[in-house]
Amino acid sequence: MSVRRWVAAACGVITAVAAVATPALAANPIITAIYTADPAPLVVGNTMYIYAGRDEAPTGTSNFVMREWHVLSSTDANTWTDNGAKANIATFPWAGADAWAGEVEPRNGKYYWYTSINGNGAGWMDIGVAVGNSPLGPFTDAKGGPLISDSTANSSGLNIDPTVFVDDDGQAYMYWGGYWGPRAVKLASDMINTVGSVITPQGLTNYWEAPWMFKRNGLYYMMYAANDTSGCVTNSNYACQRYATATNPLGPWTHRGIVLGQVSSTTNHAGAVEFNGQWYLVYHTADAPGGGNFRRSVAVDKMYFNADGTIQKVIPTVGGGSSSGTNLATSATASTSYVSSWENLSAINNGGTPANSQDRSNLAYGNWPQQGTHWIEYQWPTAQSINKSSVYWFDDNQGIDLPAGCQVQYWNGSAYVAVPGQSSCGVSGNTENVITFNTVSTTRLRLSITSRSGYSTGVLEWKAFQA
Ligand code: FUB
Repeated sequence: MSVRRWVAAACGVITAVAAVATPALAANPIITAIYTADPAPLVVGNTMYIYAGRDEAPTGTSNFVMREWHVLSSTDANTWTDNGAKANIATFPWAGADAWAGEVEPRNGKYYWYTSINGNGAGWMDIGVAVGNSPLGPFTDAKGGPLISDSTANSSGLNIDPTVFVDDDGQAYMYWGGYWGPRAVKLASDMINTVGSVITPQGLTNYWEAPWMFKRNGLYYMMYAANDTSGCVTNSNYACQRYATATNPLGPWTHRGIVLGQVSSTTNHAGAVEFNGQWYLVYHTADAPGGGNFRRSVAVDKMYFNADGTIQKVIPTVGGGSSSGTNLATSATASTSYVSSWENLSAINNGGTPANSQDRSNLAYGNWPQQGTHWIEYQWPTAQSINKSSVYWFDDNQGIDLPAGCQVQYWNGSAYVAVPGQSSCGVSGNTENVITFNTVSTTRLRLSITSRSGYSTGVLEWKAFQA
């Protein structure tokens, strides 16, 4: 596999002797004992289930290691239980690797689990289907072979990421596909055979992968990952979630906007569901301690519709809220390796709330014309316990651009070292990038920022949260 954005390296983690391990944060990510990805929610009775793949890639590696799918559950969308692996590669005797994204659809008292899996035959990824008698299984292969494979006429360039939807009239539809190749087909009432030809749906603007179909108030919605840089992501190694609507389940679709912007993982895979009268967006990030592009974690946030049926963009929360906790930055003394004479270092901890990355109404820190790695730093008279930070990047659309990367460091008494267990250091614009790590006790915290080639970097607000 040589997909560009799946090759981006996960953040390295450097062990630091003065670090104090802390339990995983509550709220997002919802599970941190293992890494989980590609969540697909399903509500049955008073329970929300999330079907998710398990990321097992070691730190620092740049390929997926995915062998099993777990089922998470909650009765309040707040406290989550990992019910363990309920399917794995061996569930499909005709397959051999890559337990990628799937979705479970109930019908006639059974639960059909459609999954992306690497078959042992010609080609690469296939769509398989397992069936069980309850949301927690046990699940067994329903068909004895792939439902969709590379030999299916008009199949996608990458046969992954199935989403299955049963309409009010009983007709079932499956959408899937990667590499900018969405596909759709009707399913028979037995849910394990296709009916008619595979079609190429129209109107899914900038579609990349990961479709999720649902219906609300008679309107069909298709949410999907896109990776264009025209308002979606800053760099096409990453993806966002766009959505389209249609009045017919097979389209044509009309693009409506972005549900979820760039997150800390390069992949962006989401599902949406209504539970106890509230809509939720379920997605993954690299926000768990030690997380990365191949060590992702499932997150859940509320999702809201406008009166006209459009979806409000979801603002991801981390650890109980992106801005939650005591911000120690406002009581710190700031310093930097360089600040332009017309910019203001005081911008970074003046408590401003930027509207977007161009908003300098509460001042801006910038280091133009410097390039390469620079730093900003906070110092306190006494040691502080810190386990979370957030940064809102400044991007003036001229010489200052979003950075290529960043790293939180702390003073361990004799040197600056990387904070331990750091989640990905996000470089998204127009948002608060939240970075979690194991608690450090220190008098000085530093944000090391590396520019993109040809640009300088800037910051509107940088927070450091008390553990
Ligand atoms: O998890 C493996 C693949 O990454 C999924 O199938 C895609 O949607 C992307 O999230």
